[in-house]
Amino acid sequence: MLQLHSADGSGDGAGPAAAIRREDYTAPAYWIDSVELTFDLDPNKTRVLNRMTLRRNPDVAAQPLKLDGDDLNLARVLVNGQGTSFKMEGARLVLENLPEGAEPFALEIFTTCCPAKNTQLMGLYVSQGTFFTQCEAEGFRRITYFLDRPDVMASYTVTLRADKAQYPVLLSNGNLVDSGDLEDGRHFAKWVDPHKKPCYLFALVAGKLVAREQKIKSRSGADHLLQVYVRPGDLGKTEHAMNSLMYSVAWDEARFGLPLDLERFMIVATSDFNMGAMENKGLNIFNTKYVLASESTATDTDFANIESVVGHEYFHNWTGNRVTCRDWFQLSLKEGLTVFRDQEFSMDLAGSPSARAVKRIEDVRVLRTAQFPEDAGPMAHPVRPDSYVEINNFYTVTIYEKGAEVVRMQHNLVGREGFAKGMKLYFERHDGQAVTCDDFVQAIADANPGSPLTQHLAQFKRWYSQAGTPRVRATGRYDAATRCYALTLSQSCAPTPGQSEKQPFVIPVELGLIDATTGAALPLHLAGDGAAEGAAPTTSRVVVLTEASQTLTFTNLDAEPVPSLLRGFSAPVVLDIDYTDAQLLTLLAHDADAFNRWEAGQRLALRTAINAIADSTMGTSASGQFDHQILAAEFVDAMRSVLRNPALDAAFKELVLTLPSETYIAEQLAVVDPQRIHAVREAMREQLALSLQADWEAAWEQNQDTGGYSPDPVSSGRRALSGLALHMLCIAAQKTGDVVWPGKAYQRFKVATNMTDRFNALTALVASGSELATPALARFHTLFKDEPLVIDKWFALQAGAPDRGGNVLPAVRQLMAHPDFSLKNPNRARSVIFSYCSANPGAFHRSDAAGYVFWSDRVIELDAINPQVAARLARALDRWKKLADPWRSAAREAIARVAAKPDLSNDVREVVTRALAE
Ligand code: B3K
Ligand code: ZN
Repeated sequence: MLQLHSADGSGDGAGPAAAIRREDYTAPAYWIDSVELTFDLDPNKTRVLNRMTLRRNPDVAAQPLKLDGDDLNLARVLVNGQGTSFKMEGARLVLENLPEGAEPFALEIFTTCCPAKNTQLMGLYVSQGTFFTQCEAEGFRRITYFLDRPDVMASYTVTLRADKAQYPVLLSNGNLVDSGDLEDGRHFAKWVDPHKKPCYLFALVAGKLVAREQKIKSRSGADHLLQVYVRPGDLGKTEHAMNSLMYSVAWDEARFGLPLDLERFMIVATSDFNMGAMENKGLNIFNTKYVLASESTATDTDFANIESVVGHEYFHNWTGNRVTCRDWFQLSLKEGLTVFRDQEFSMDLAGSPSARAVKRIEDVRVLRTAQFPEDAGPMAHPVRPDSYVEINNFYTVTIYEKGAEVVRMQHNLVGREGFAKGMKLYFERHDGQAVTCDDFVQAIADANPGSPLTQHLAQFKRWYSQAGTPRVRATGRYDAATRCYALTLSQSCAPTPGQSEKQPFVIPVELGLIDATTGAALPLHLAGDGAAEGAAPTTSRVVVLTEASQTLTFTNLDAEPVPSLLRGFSAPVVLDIDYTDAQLLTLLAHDADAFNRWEAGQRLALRTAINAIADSTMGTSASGQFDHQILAAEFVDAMRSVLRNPALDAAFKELVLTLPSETYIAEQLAVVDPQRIHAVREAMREQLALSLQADWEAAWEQNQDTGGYSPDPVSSGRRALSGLALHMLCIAAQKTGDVVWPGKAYQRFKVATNMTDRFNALTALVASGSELATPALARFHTLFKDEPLVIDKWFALQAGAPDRGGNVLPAVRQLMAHPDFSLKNPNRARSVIFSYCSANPGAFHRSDAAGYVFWSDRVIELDAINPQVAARLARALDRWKKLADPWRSAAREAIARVAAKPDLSNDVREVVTRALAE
């Protein structure tokens, strides 16, 4: 075979790639109507025959056809069966002499590639002897030359040929229409996808796999086959994923009227995967982490994550696949919407209002600890970005989680029914199309004339175009003479890279007023609110903030109320309000809104932490410990009341009793001393552990499992609270010299019948610094040495352990030398390196800079293997500018060290360049 071109994957290889800009979008010059792919699968040399039917796009001026390619060996190009001239422009294949006119023509391209050497895990690769693909965003070009952009949608017919003994299962999108044996022990399978799709949704899988199967009937009576494929031996861990899939199918049909549009829907699990999962049409490919679960190997959190990721990928079948993105700047069109849908799915399944609130709090915690920092850092970008160098860097918490919040605000502005109507209109208008974020909001607004969304549509869309987290400042003034309470809400948004001026957003603020003495919910009489006149006053309502500053006047109030603002976290903003401690204690004890009840506790803890961090009279000991009692008695009492309150669910108590994270505390400060934050938070935890000992013991005793394991919200909430209690009791024991509780934890670790209890006990031992941690870790490894996902936990726990005199970094180096460690497996790399660099600030931010040097070495090392994973790791120092010295200058030096590498991927280069930009 003639090798004409072998692209190196870095564009045209002429220096750093240029930014791609949203405003430069043009429609494709050609359409690809159909694709017939034939694969001869071989790990070292896979042959790909690609027969396409194309036609010129009559709306675009005549121009050469430029097909994307990456790391392909090109052997043959035929146009209408004839050889043709072509040239390469960088990695692109350019055809200039194509038939004139509007008639379709046939293009045949024959290439080879080497899946065994594909460590990037983009395109076609091999994992444990099985072939997998990952095409989103731009991996299809690593399989064949193509117009690799989401607005080119084609019909696919795929024939897979491979050795039958090694690759007995051959899967692709759609329906299996033919299969059989070939010569030399080979066999084939032919798949036809009944739906047109963009190439990022293409998938194939070939290997030794087994499937759990389930037949279901949709509401219309149609039969469907659901399959979950895993490696032999893992079948026993697929029940939860299958149940989650069945619930997902039923939920989308019930809540949005969206049925399964395929005869067969497949999920396949692989242990080598860059992210969580991928929504390929009818053939979802998943990280094993989000499929495999048994009570003895997976925690409650794993069970919940599987439910939500299975739901997420399934919901993409409509939001993403039936209606897709015009270009990658519109990524949040499918991701923000689908995250919103998976959040709603989990909440609907959770059932009780309390369980819904718990899910909401968990989602907001992610937003605040990951997205808010992103929005304030060098990688800040709007939900619909204006430019990118490497699109893989924009699969971010802003696109996903903030995008979901933007959809949630639309949902709340038009109401649940109104939103369902909007979704219906969206599909009526755009089914089968590749569209924009504007098209989505327009459909929701058009279906709800007169709604606040429709009234303020143009302004609302600023959520898509302006980056940064808005701040809302609230000030209240009570006037006893008029019995009025005036609440002024003012909004602002700090500049972000490339956006110095921000216009006001549309901010829905759900609020209520509470009696400061009794805690009772007060009726809301809003002056000048014609709409509410005559109607019985409510105790909670949404006001829509559209101006830079607005004042609301509430009447008929006998005393100054306590405002409860932004209930349910009704908008993704920071709320600045000067509550007194007494007001926060009232909210914590009485607010009817569970989210704000939790929030009040967090505010109290945050305030205590920030004051202690700033108090220069409080020093740390030589070993870096902060030996001061800083929690006020009222706070401890309030926490005790929560723990003892029989009306509250265990899951909610666990959230209230968990202090704000170090990352979240750091975000509130202008200058960050990570060691001091760590020391102060640890001291607060110790104080909480010691002063509530009796209550922790009661919480432990009262929340033991009875009966069989179930990951439902009530049972998992009880396990979460008893796990926290055990952790606190071990922390207290470490202080008092008590050996009983570490002993109990070790006993629990040994006899636990589920992974949640077992891992909570192990965590309590490791995190409290008990001597029993070492034998427990050894025992855990022996027990689970053949369970890769459990061994990931074993690695992550040690890399994420609290630092004691700088012992974590050497431990991390040792873990990397462990025979079970592999840098090539993303899950394993994440479990050690990310757990240390991104999730263990106290251990990572060393004053000797060794953590940062370690980080830069790993970014460079990983970049040569897998740029996507490396670029994620590169983000660990995003917020370096906030650090105090010596960390700040050491961090800059480490980033500069990475940036100085001449042969970086575009992925890592974009991240470090932005980090260093002024
Ligand atoms: N759409 C995929 C993510 C693809 C990431 C490519 N770098 C999974 C998801 O969001 O459902
Ligand atoms: Zn998604």
